[in-house]
Amino acid sequence: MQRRDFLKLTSLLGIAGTGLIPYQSSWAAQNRTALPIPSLLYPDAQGNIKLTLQEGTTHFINGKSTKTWGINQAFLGPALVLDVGKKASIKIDNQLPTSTTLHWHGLIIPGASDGGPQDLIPSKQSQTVQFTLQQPSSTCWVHPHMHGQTGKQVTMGLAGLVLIQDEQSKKLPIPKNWGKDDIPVILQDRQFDLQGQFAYQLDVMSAALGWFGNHMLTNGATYPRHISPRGWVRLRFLNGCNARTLILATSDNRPFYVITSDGGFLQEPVKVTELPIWMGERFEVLVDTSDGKAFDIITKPVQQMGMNLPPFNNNMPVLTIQPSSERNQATLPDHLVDMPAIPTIPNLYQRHLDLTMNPQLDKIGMQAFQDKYPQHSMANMDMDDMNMDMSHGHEMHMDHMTHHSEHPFDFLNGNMINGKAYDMNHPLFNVKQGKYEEWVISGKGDMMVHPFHIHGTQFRILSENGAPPAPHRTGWKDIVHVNGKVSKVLVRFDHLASPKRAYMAHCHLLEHEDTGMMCGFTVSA
Ligand SMILES: [Cu+2]
Repeated sequence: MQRRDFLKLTSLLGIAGTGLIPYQSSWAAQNRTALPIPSLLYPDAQGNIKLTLQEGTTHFINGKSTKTWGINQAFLGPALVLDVGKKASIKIDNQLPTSTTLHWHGLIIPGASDGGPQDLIPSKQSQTVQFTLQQPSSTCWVHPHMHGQTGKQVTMGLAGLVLIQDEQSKKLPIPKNWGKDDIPVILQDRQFDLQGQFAYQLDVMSAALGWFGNHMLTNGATYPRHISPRGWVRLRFLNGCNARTLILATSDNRPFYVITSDGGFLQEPVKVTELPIWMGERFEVLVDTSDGKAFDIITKPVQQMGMNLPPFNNNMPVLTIQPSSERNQATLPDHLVDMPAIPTIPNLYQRHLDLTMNPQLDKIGMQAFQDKYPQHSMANMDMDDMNMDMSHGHEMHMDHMTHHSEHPFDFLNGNMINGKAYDMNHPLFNVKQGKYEEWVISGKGDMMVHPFHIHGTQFRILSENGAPPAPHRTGWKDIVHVNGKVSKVLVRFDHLASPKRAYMAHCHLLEHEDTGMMCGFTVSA
């Protein structure tokens, strides 16, 4: 069948009533709530912090009460403030009805404290992790990492910021008044069922494309507003979406000055008018509000399958910044920190990681997408993109696709690294502690976006998806993205990780991760 006919046919097969609440722009207009600011949580004098993972309810949609999970609260969590060089002892009390783990994303800590999939905390039990950080000041985060459940558990609300601070960062003259001119911006898309509950599904469609929503939450609120002082304002962005790439910008095109990447400050600010941010990534930016004019932070349409459905087919406002008359004294320095040059290592070991998707999953997942969104699925996609994104060169056959219910396809192991879906009992390789390696991460197996995250390190990007990294992506990073091409990073691991508490390397599109695009690896002395 020709692709064009296939598209015509699938649009005739349109399914009425998806059981989901459609997006209504009126929500945004009615609910100009203040941006919720996560409270700061400091360790006590002995370095102790207690985190309780708990159930709750949250009102996201008028008249609806959504069951949510959170850390010390109903949805999301506080921002933990951790000082470099001081021992932290964190007690995690799991009051959820299910097991979970809590992974310290971006923290350079031993495998034993990393909170990977092997480190389950059963329901109604607690666990204490201890570590002392030796890494630059940065905005990191904490989220569950239970294999097969990560997407669902993050969707329910388990995510919180971790603010690592050192003496150098305290001295910088940048905005530092938390919740005033230093503003956390956690961005997450969600889909609700007719009862107002998160309509999360790990199925063949989300295993292929990722789970996405038609509603944007900013720190858990819909299109909120923040009153800032006039002058320089600092925004700490986290793409907390399961699967959605964001392209952040301002509604009036005023620039962002990027001051950090995932793992620390850049050497100097980088001016951008568009900031692509992949799942799990963090960037801190400064923006100039001295003209006193209100503007929106927006996310622009992206070329990613499934992610251009309304309302994301247009610029989507996620936060209004309204400057007050109060003047801010904070400044944007020309120089932030001294970044070490990327070292030249003789006989550098190259390790290859090939990210692949079972072609069956690709086809069946795409068919499920077509069935669910017949009228929209191809909007904004030109034929060239479709040729690449849909079929990767092979023909699509209806008969092949309609038979999948008779031959259940194991989509839970449909995504792979080096030909293997994640296996908790078999780490894929071992790395020597303290030794540099070049990791060559290939996304040539498909045309999906894969933000690749490596535990236990902050690395430097040598090349990203076949090109030199953008200037604001040359600092410390724990995620590099591939999209049909190859990325190279220079990594080193300073701590140990045993087979029982291995580090993970995985795609941070959470449904790819949950369906196998992850490997464990060990670090030995
Ligand atoms: Cu992926």
